[in-house]
Amino acid sequence: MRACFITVMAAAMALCASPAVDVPVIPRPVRVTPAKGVFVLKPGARLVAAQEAAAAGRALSKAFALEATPGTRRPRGGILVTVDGSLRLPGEEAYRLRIAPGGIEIRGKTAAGAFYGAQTLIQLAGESHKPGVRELRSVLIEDYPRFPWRGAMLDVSRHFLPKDYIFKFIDLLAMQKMNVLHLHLTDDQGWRIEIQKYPKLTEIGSVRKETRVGHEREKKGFDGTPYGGFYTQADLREIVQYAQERFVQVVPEIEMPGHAQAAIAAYPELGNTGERIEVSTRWGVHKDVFNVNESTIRFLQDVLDEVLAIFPSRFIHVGGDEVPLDQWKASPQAQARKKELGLKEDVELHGYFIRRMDQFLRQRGRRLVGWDEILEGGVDPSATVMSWRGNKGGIAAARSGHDVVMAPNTHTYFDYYQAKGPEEGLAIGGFLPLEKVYEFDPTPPELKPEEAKRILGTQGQLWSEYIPSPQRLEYMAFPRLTALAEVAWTPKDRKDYASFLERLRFYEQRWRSMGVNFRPTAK
Ligand code: TNX
Repeated sequence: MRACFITVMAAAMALCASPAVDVPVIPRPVRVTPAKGVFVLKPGARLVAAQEAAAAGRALSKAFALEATPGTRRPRGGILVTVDGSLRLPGEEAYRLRIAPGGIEIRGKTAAGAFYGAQTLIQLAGESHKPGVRELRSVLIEDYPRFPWRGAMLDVSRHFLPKDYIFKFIDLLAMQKMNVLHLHLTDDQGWRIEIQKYPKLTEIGSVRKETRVGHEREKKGFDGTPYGGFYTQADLREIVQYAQERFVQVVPEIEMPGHAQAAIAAYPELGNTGERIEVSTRWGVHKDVFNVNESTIRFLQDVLDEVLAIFPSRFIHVGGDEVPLDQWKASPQAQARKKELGLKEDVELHGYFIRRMDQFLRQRGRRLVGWDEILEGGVDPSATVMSWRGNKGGIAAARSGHDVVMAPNTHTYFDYYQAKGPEEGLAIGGFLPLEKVYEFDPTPPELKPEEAKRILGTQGQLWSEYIPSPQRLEYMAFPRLTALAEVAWTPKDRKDYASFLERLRFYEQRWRSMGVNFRPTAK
């Protein structure tokens, strides 16, 4: 009797999970209700987009080679995309997509929702194999994200990425409904953003004289080739604009007070020793950090002023990670400053530094984000914490009232190896296979429901010490970032790894046509 019950249950579950009711969409939508019949999208079909849904209209127009006309009435045998703020689905990014034999309708709660509905439709059309004509199964999809922060971090300091490549990467984010591009613009090995008030930041700080070959422990020496690159402010404005049109928010990061060697190489007065140093040519944690003088804080606030004028993002990242205290300990000036501020521990100087930036950003209507070390020096709850050393920092931060982005190295560091074997090429180390990314839950189970509300979402990190080119970047990012997109969007109880792998086939086809060097996944 009991066995029979289990069998019936298993059969019912198998039916629910069967490919017949699964749709080839990543991230897997919240609710999929199949209906009778098919819709045939013929060449020359009409595509109508409301003014507020123009971005969705453009995406569909490009994908299906149809001309979008403005309007709000569904054309017979065609596609209509509109925005309807009264849509009864949670959040700002929700949409409803209905495919019926007579036509297709996408309704977004906002322009972003409409855009995501369009992305879903484009993926559904990938299932159709007949050339020229696309057959789409009738269905009703109601969908919205689990988290508002779904992103990727590009480290353009260790290795630079050309502007045109950033555009492609934004397309790749948007198609998987990701909405944050965190640009790590400065670090010890290169300053990559033009600052008009301080031109030496890029004149000197954007070029290192050479780069280490292989891992440090291999002792293969250096390549003897200068390496450089930076974005002009005009470049960055173009990137911001391109991202905005695809509902991706660009969050800039200016590292402080550590990971500052390139800036100190350009302006030695920002350092603690007065010595002339070079832009770094090796990886790891560096002892040269910004000093804590008022003039340096002001210098960096001037930098931030220019950053704010380029990036409309509410969130501005100031780094804060890996700050060795040695130079402050040894500096009479830093010690005098500590005394003057009434601080006891050297680490409180770190806290002071970050708090000054937090105040500065808040006065300008922005919000500071920092890596989890910012908790150690003491920072106001207004600061958002990016938890990278596992979940620990995120849990502590959420409990003390900070907003949190989960970026733990255990599950979101895509500079780690994804498989073992020589064909993987060189990576920083570690091991993070696809399935482990997929299993990640950005809400640590330790958190109470009230605390869990602080988790804004998650993002994948592409630290680039060992990622020298767009090709390698794509190999490391895809499909792991795609698994993370589903983690960030799809309700926990709708996640299913076997189904994900199945749906990945359609992504792979699309990546191939876009020239993406993804890592093929064996089934
Ligand atoms: C730690 S994560 C760093 C980066 C490195 C990365 C390599 C973090 C906030 N700091 O500077 O690139 O490890 O995995």
